[in-house]
Amino acid sequence: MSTTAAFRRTSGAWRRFFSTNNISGNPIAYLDRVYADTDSLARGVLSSDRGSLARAITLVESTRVEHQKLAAALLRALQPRLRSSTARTLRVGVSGPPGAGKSTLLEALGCEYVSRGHRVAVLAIDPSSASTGGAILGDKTRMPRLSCSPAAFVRPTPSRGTLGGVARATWDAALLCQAAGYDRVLIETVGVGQSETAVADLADAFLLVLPPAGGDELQGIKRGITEVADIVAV
Ligand SMILES: Nc1nc2c(ncn2[C@@H]2O[C@H](COP(=O)(O)OP(=O)(O)O)[C@@H](O)[C@H]2O)c(=O)[nH]1
Ligand SMILES: [Mg+2]
Repeated sequence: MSTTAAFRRTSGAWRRFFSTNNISGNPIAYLDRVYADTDSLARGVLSSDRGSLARAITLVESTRVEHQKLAAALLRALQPRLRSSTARTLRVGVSGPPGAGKSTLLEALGCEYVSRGHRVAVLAIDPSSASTGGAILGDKTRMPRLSCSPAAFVRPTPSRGTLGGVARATWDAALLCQAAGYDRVLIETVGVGQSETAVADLADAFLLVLPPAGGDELQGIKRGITEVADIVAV
C-alpha cells in the first residue's frame, strides 16, 4: 500500500493529527515529502539535521514493506559518506542486567566524549511490554545532561520483542547516526541475561555493566556474555 493510500485509510485520525499539530499544506503531500523523498531525507541526514535523522531512524524501524524499500534506498544514498567515515567512527555496545547502571554510565561517558570534541549518538533500546506492546522509553531521563547537549543525539527505541537485547533495526540506525556525523555511537541494550550477545556483533567495543555482589570468581569466568565483553564495569 502506498503512503497516500495508507493515509486515506486512516485519514480521520491523521487529519486530526495534522490540524492539532498545526502542519500546514496538503497532509498527503506532507507524508509523501517526509517518507517518499529519500533524496531530501538523505541530504538532511548528511547535513546533521536532527529532525531528518530522527525521521530516517523511524523509517528504518518501520516494518512496512514499502518503508523498508525506501530505507534501503536511503542507506544506498548514504553509502559514500558511510565509506569515508567508518574508520573514525567508534560503536560501543553496552549491555548488562536491568538496573545495573548502563544509562547512568552512558550519560557520564557521553558527556566525556562531548567535552573531548566528539559528536555522540546514543541508541537506547527499551523493553516493549509483552502484554501491551508499549515501551516507556525511559532511558533518556537518565541522561539529562547528554540529552540537552547540542553535540549529542539520544534516541530511545522500543525492542519490539527482538531477542538479544537489540532492536531489529539497530544496525541501520547506527549507520544513519554515522552518516549524520556522529563519530561515537553508543548502543544501550535492554537489560539482558547471560547469553544475549547480539550487540557485541554490531559494535567495535562491547562494555558489560554488572551490579556488585553478583557472585564469586567462577561467575566471572563462566562462558556466555562475559566471554565476549571487551570491558566489564562493576
Ligand atoms: N549506588 C549506585 N547507584 C547507581 C550507580 N549507577 C546507577 N545507579 C542507580 O541505579 C539505578 C538504575 O540505573 P540505570 O542507569 O537506569 O540502569 P540501567 O537499567 O542499567 O540503564 C538508578 O536509580 C541509578 O541512579 C552507581 O554507580 N552506584
Ligand atoms: Mg537503561
